[in-house]
Amino acid sequence: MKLWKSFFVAAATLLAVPAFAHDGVMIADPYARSMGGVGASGAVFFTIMNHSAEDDRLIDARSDAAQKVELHTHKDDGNGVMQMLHVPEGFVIPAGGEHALARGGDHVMLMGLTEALADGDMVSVTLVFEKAGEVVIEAPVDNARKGPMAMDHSGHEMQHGHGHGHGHGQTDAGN
Ligand SMILES: [Cu+2]
Repeated sequence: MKLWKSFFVAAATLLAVPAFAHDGVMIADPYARSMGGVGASGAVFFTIMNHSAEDDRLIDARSDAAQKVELHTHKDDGNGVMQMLHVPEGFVIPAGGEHALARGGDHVMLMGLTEALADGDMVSVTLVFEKAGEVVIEAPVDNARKGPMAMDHSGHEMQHGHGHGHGHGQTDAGN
């Protein structure tokens, strides 16, 4: 299985295949947003499809792009204010179903960016599943992308990091 995983990662990286798969779990349409430069926050979104016959669970995420990476969700505090919460137990992906991480909902939170992220930069994230194991994804930064809902994202401090370099960032340059 190790070989297969390496193959998928290598193929996905070299050919820019937009989906990442491993042991029945498939990740589609990944993208990232950055709320500023070095030390600021970012978030990564994607849809997880579970093609296996068993429920699975996303339990952790790791990335060299930030000092701390957590699984987060947004929750209405009862007064119409959206708050971000750490979800240590992770997100269930039902057997044969899917689970979307999207703006205003569940997301992978990048805390303390190790480098500024500009549109087009790739963020490498390792997703850890309870059953499927680890899946490495490459999420392009797309700050212009609209969320599924028209909301002002009051839980996040939105800042636009203009002028933070051009061209391709090295997602492994922050070691
Ligand atoms: Cu968050």
